[in-house]
Amino acid sequence: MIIEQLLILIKPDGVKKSLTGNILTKLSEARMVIIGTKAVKVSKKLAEAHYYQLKDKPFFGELVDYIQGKIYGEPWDRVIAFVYQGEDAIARMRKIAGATNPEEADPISIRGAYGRITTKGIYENVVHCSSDPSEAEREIKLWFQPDEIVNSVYSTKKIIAGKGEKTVWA
Ligand code: IDP
Ligand code: MG
Repeated sequence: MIIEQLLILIKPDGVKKSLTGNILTKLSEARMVIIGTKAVKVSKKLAEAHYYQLKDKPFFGELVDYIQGKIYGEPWDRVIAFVYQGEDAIARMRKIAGATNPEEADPISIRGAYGRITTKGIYENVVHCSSDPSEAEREIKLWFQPDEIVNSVYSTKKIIAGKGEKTVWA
């Protein structure tokens, strides 16, 4: 079995609906370990980089606003980010998260149970979950610095930063 890691985000609608505990309980059924976590106020730059593959979609602007939590405002305009690691982690966590469209998602998946489609047509599906190993690597490196993750997962290098050294993704 292959050990994988992936990025999970509790999106701002999940934060606003106070679903952090419920979501973590559902995810814990997969018996994965959390190797990094933090709360993030998502900048426009980070939001656009995270969803760059969807930049030509008609809903891209609203999707960027959504992941930034703009429609919810203080104190809900943030995400809780996690790096999970475990056997076959991506497929297993995607199954627990459920299908992208919350109305089509298995009703006992996270998105099926808690997601909705807004009147503007955005899928508010409460979690992000990397979909394959290369996407997971790109996303983990985008959201986390090497020293924010307790296990070493990808290669790193040291660079000179000010008077000292800093470890960055190679
Ligand atoms: P995923 O989150 O299941 O991997 P992606 O296709 O990567 O799905 O889309 C990223 C996010 O963009 C979705 O989670 C959802 O919030 C939003 N989204 C995707 N497709 C649509 C759509 O057709 N209408 C509205 N929102 C969408
Ligand atoms: Mg995706």
